[in-house]
Amino acid sequence: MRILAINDLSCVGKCSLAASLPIVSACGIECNVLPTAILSTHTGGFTGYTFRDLTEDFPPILAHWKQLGLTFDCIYSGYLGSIEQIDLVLAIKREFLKDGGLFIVDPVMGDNGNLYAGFTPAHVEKMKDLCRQANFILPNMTEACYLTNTPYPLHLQDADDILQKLQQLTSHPIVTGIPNEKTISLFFIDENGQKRTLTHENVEGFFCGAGDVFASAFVGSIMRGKSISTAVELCSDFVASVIRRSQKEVPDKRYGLNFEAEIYPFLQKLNS
Ligand code: PXL
Repeated sequence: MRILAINDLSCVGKCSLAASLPIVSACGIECNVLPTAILSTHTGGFTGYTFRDLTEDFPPILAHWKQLGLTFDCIYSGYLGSIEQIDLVLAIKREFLKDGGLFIVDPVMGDNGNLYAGFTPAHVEKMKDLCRQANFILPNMTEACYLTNTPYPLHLQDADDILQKLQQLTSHPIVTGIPNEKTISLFFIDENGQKRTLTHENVEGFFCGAGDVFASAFVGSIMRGKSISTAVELCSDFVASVIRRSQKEVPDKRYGLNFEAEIYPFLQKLNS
């Protein structure tokens, strides 16, 4: 069982591939990677970071994999810095995903109601094409609003409406991070096609990478054969305990979540 994670590698700050590699591997699934860019740190709160785009490395890497006859049981895409990279991911899915394999798209584009620097409306349109090819999409609240032209923010009572709109793109959307007074919820479509809401006590504090920790644990759980509902419950519990712990233990939040310390309890539940 091998998956391919396509995402950036932020060398410091524990998001994107730096979260996927340890978490997917801990689930017992081989995690191969295609780095979309290398940054000295992620972009959330740091200044002066380096950013090397790796798009031009894709064709030779893919040519080598083709020569080796590699295919993947699951492809999971995250931060794609250009429309060209989205087109390449569409081609990678066609060429390298096994028949019956899963395509999981985290449409990383923004947060707090805004697109990340450098992302345009054209990028949003192209991201919709990628979502149309996916078995699961995992937008946060901002991304869900951009994908559906819905005003930001969402509220608990918007669950049915936003899920219905996202289902025009794919059958199984999972929208994360919808806050209410003292709670935080996610909306998803379960294995029976039912709309579901899952609510946790809200934990104050913003951590870059929380979405990547959730998505990586979700990829691992689904590939281990868990149902959508069980995977969503396990992974949202995991992220909630990671954020609670990090809130106490990480003095400078830019350096990322302490997910390492919560992997073992997560695996105990995954294995039970
Ligand atoms: O986890 C989201 C993310 C991924 N990659 C890079 C980022 C961020 C969030 O800021 O900067 C480079």
